[in-house]
Amino acid sequence: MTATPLRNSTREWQALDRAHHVHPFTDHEALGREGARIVTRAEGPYIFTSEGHRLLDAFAGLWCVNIGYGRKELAEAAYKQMLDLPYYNTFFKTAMPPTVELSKVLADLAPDGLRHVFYGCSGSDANDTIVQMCRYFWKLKGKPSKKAMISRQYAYHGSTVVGASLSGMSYMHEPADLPLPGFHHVMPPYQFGFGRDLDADAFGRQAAAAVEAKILDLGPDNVAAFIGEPIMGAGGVIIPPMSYWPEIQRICKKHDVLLIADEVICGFGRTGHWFACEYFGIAPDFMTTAKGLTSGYIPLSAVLVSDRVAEVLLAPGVEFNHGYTYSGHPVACAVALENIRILRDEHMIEHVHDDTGPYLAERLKDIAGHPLVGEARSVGFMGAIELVKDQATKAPFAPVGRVGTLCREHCYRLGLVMRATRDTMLLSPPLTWTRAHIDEFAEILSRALDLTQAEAKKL
Ligand code: PXG
Repeated sequence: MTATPLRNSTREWQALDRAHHVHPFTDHEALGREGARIVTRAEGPYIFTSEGHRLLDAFAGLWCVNIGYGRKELAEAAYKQMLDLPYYNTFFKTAMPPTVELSKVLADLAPDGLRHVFYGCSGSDANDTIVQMCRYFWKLKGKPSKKAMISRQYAYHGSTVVGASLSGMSYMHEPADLPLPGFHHVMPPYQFGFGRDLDADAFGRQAAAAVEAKILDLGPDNVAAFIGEPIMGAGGVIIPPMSYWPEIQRICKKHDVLLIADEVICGFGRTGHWFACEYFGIAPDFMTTAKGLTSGYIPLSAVLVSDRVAEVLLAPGVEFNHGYTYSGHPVACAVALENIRILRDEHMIEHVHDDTGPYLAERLKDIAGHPLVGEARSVGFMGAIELVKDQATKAPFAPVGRVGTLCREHCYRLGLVMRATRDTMLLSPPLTWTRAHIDEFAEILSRALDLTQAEAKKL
């Protein structure tokens, strides 16, 4: 048997893609018409297509390439580990050096009290693991009725049956009649969308009160946990008022409800802190991590488990019958170790916190002056730009989503990757962006906004 020869024309790749590849979250009719954009390589902050088009990637792949593209050290770590030991499992009282080493590193990095680690391959499976841990925890505590999970509209926690049930996107629920029973959703702390008339702290308390109302409605004896992304990502970079998370923590404690911080996007420096829990001053019972853990170079997720939960799940006589073939995969763990070393040794997170994060916020203030923009907001290197029909009243466009897509397409044509959700442009660049990259981004986006505005007027 001979190896399949590498194909080398964009058309050929697109035809094969159209014929055989099922894409996630994609309108295949439109994809078939336009053909997939074939991305062939990347370097630093840029990706390159098969047509030779260079794009500044303001989205770090999919919120994940925190250290930027092309870091040979990660490839070398994977190569070396594959030669030493490409795979072994962690099921039958076995462990591998990189897996153990990474557990120690994560326990030291994570906020206080999170000192145990369980590994998976994705944010979705990590959240599934957490739901199972929560249910088992309450069973072992003699409260088996505590099973309900409370999440929020616009949340994104994954695409598996449990991940989609935790997520608060109706378009993810409808196709498979989700959420599963026992998964509930309350309002998100989205002030631009739902609370512009209130002051920020009052709105934060109001949004947290919705969680307490749901707990009381279900009965605290039936509620296992509340899950939230400290800053909501896919839902539109929704940054809660500072009053929100401490209030959520107080409510969870009061009603004996476990608190899960899904840091799949926020973790590993995105907010200018190692974890967003530090920024908001909360200490959750679980923390979900993935994406930036390896900067997306290889799939890996890690659930950080608090002492309070670990004491119960790891108690004598208890066995948690759960795990994945690739839990603690040695190659992925070796890559994560190298990724964390680079984040730390090159002071990338401090740099975002002290210099480039504030500079990005400054440039976003200029962008907020554009007549198409209703609000621009950011924390660290996570930002959003709300496109509106009327800047004075903040009236949205109808139908929702068309203008955001237009703007995204203009950005692409001008050499910039951004994500649009509804009519909100989302930003999550590699932490390695310099001030010059931020200027390049702001310049292209301003031109894209002008072009979008000209077209939006005709809609
Ligand atoms: N939690 C959060 C907060 C996420 O953002 C997941 C869990 C699931 O991770 P996996 O590795 O199973 O995909 C995510 C993933 C988007 C988009 O359109 C965002 C994600 C995934 C796909 C698309 O912004 N986030």
